[in-house]
Amino acid sequence: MAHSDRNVTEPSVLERSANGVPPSETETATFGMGCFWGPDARFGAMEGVVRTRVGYAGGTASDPSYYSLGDHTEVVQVEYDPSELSYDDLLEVCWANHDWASAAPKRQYRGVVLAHDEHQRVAAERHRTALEERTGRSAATDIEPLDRFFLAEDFHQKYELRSTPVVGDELEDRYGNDFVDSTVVARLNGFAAGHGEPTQRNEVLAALELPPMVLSELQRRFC
Ligand code: MHO
Repeated sequence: MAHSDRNVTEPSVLERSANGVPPSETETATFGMGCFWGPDARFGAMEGVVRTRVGYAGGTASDPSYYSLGDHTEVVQVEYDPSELSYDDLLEVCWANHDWASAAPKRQYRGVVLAHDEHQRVAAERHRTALEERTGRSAATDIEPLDRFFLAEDFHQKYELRSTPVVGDELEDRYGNDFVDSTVVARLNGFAAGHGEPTQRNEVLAALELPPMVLSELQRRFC
């Protein structure tokens, strides 16, 4: 490991986790589930999720940004370890946590599964059909192939954590450019939104050696 020269004040677990599972060993899923802050946190709290990021996709505009979205939709992209989680597991979370029954008033917030390949498309169709049969309602959520994904602005990434006083600043300082891609930051972002089990939270927090003030601010968000 290249960490032998690490100085003692560096957050070793944070570092290791930030690069824990290389992209070559992950699979990726992309979902539109309304405002992307929520699903970023929800998926980020799940064990087996390695990285999350939010962005814009599902449209044709060439250079979307938050204030100039064109025909794109807010989406979350979830990189996961397929030995711990399946695409089906993620689909369950997707369907259970967005309003699939009604068309969103704005395309920005539509429900959409953006399939990365044929296997994902077929699985998403299967879930949608099963849901419709089970509920007797028709789903407004679209299923389309993913074309391009455009990363959203920094201030939208790990929004729950960033908007937690003290905590966001501390973790941004520690991580710098790795903030968005860190697994631990994804977990903490989820915990800050109230996701995760107490044992899971305690395990992560115990390993981090966060300053007491950061820890207590974070814990105030657990509910
Ligand atoms: N209602 C939210 C939407 C933000 S989201 C990233 C707000 O503007 O505060 O679309």
